[in-house]
Amino acid sequence: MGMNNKTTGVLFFSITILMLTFASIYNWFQGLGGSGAHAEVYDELFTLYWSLGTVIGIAVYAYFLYLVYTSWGKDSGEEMTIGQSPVVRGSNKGAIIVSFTIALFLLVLSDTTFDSIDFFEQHEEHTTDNSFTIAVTGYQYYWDYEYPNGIHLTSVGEEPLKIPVDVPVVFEVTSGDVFHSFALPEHRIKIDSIPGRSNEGWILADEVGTFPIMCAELCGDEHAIMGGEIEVMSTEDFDAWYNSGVSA
Ligand SMILES: [Cu+2]
Repeated sequence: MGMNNKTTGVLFFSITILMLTFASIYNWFQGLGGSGAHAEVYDELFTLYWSLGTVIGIAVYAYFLYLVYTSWGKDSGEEMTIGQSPVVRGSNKGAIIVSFTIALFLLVLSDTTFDSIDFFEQHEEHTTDNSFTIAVTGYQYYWDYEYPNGIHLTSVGEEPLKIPVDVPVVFEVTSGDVFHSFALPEHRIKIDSIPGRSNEGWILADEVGTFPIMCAELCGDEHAIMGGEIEVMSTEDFDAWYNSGVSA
């Protein structure tokens, strides 16, 4: 019994999927593109999930290819009849090893995931005396920002949301109409913007520059263009701007 077309197809398909895994490894070495304290935590978590996923993926495919090649052309000669128990195959030892490995993987994943959730949610443990809270309100289809000293900005104006570098900043997010989601993709944070509710999140930017802000909750026909920019400034530049009290 030779290799038929269907089997050849399945084999090639599997090998292609393996190759795609390697392509993703290559992509990962180019960096994940995040910025700030959250990106470090989030990207580490992503790398962990991705690495364990790759290990499992390669193991499954290797076992699959092993089974294909070792049983090639062999007729097991078994013919099942009704009421007959299936032949027991495999080994208990193998099953135990696989179960323990999977349990270990899940333990490592859940422990790291819960640590990351704590880091994202417990801003009280990370804020400093310089930290402050910006009130963010979502509207169809713009963001409204209010600083503690009364400076008021919106994403409709040309001016971006401004924050200082190396200072943990808290966002208190709500909505004036429908559900939105205040998202800073490079800083790896999304905060639900819900009418009548206040959700908090924080970031610690470690890089001066301009980064995108997006709405990450379908909120109407102009949802796609509901965005803006966040400008991370040097502490001196930020203080000079902030103390001038210019409100756009
Ligand atoms: Cu929106």
